[in-house]
Amino acid sequence: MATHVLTFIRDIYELPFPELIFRAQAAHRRHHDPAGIQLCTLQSIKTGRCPEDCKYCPQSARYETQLSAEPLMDAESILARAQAARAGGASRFCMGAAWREVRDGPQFESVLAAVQGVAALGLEVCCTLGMLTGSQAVRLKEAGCTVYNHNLDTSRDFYPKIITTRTYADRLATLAEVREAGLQVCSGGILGMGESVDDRLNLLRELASLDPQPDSVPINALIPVAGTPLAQQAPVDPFEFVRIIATARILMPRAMVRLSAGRTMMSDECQALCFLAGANSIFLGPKLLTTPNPERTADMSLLTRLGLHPLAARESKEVCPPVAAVNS
Ligand code: SAM
Ligand code: DTB
Ligand code: SF4
Repeated sequence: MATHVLTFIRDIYELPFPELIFRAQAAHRRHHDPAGIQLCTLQSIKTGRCPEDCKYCPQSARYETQLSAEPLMDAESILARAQAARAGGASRFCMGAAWREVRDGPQFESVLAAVQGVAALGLEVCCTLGMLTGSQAVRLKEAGCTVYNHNLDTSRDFYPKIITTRTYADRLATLAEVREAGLQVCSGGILGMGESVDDRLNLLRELASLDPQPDSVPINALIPVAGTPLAQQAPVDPFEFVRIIATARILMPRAMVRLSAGRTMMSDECQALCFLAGANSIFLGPKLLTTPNPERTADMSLLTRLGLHPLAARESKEVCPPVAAVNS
């Protein structure tokens, strides 16, 4: 079954470029405004000293990076950042913590207070705090969180070469708890860690087989950070990157496909191709969690040059069937 589905996915990925983009556009237009781009802002609310060993991550305590670690921000400071993000045109505010997992206690209570405050500003709230239990997911939902980001990152086979401190099954279990609590699922991965094209396609297969499919799918290009084991990785070929975006769009037509980390390494033309291929969301603002992102004014000018407009917070709560159903 898995091999059969992978062949089906590879056949899409390998289509002649114009055919691939045409099909991605057709899928995109069936479910989305083709000129709308969702603008999200990221805020690192607890930075660095993470016990996990994710080989790509500047925040892992195991690698000597130039990062300055910061304890958990208080709810008030988070709210000030959220207000600034809203003033800057963001419709979604995503809070990230360098935690292996959420632990019950005063720190989680403080995050819940921040979630409540950000939701009250009318922003869509997303959190990415590591693994979490069912009851923690429910509490986030009750506090006003809409979305939880937890990436599969890569294929099941390649995963152990990148992370050894928690398993693929752990990640899937967290995603199941998130879904069960009624939160939207945001899950994607990173390209450019030394994985094969089949690993990338297998990542898409895993994501598209979730039932229901993720509501949003961030596709990150590895930002090679000095001091991490992946510091010397070569960038992904831009056309291979665009092909993955298009394939993700075809396999998960209702999802928001997020052109995430790595845009500072991409030309405007490459980003425009990603939008043509069905990407419809970006992170706005000069910083992701700890690494640089294009300046807001540069992004706004790119959107204007392409005639694209920011999307309001998403209304739709459509349920997305898994790829096996799409394939049958
Ligand atoms: N600690 C939580 C976790 O791992 O789920 C949340 C924060 S973590 C930084 C969120 C995601 O950022 C990771 O899953 C990974 O996909 C992405 N990421 C981290 N470092 C990156 C890098 N150098 N380049 C691209 N993406 C990266
Ligand atoms: C995701 O897939 N990409 C964002 C968001 N989810 C949390 C994070 C990218 C982080 C890039 C490295 C950094 O800035 O530390
Ligand atoms: Fe920690 Fe998340 Fe970075 Fe992994 S990706 S080291 S869990 S902050």
